[in-house]
Amino acid sequence: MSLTLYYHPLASFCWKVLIALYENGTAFTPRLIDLGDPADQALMTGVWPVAKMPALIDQGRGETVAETSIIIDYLDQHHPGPRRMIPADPDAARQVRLWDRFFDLYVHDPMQRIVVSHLFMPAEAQPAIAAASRATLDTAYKTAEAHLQGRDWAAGEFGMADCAAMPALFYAGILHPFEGFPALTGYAERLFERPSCARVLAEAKPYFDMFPFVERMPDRFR
Ligand SMILES: N[C@@H](CCC(=O)N[C@@H](CS)C(=O)NCC(=O)O)C(=O)O
Repeated sequence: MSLTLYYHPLASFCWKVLIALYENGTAFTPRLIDLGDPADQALMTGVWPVAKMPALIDQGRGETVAETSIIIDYLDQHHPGPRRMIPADPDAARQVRLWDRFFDLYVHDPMQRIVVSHLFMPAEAQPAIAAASRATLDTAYKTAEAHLQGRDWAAGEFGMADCAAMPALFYAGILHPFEGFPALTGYAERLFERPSCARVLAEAKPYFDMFPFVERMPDRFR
């Protein structure tokens, strides 16, 4: 087996795949990508024209795989470990996929929009983007709070939906705290303490100063 992950240790979507790899102890070669470097930008554009990280290169099978949910699905299929990230049962799998989409689309994406607009958009454009993103996060937090009642993980056993949830909730909770949502807060804490997730957080630590809202990050992570 020869797997290479194109990634950056600070990049939240890369965490999602790292968590799946660490959960199963899957061997891979990490290849740090600096999208500010034109050569790495060209490398990623060659992999996937939208140039988003991470990407998985499977030298053994001659496959290049993009998009986090697809990468985790691919790992489950072609490089399975003791813990399936997507259950074999189709109904259970659909629930995992639903909550994976939920955390990517309604927590991770609005969180990213706040960060990206802060970094790259004119100051006058930022408040409207932040307001729309916070409204989406409010709806998502309410939805998650109701869904997580009596659950340890997002959909059955720990799986892909939880891999999606951890990075999304880590950064979203800094930008738009979960006050008044005890089940969501408890779930986020369970995620942060899980060894695969704690390892990702520890590996990101040397890079946290690059996060534009680092001063809002709880000291215990810095
Ligand atoms: N839908 C994609 C999102 C990936 C994504 O947004 N990656 C970010 C890093 S967290 C990225 O590559 N950003 C660079 C850019 O947009 O230029 C996935 O699930 O893989």
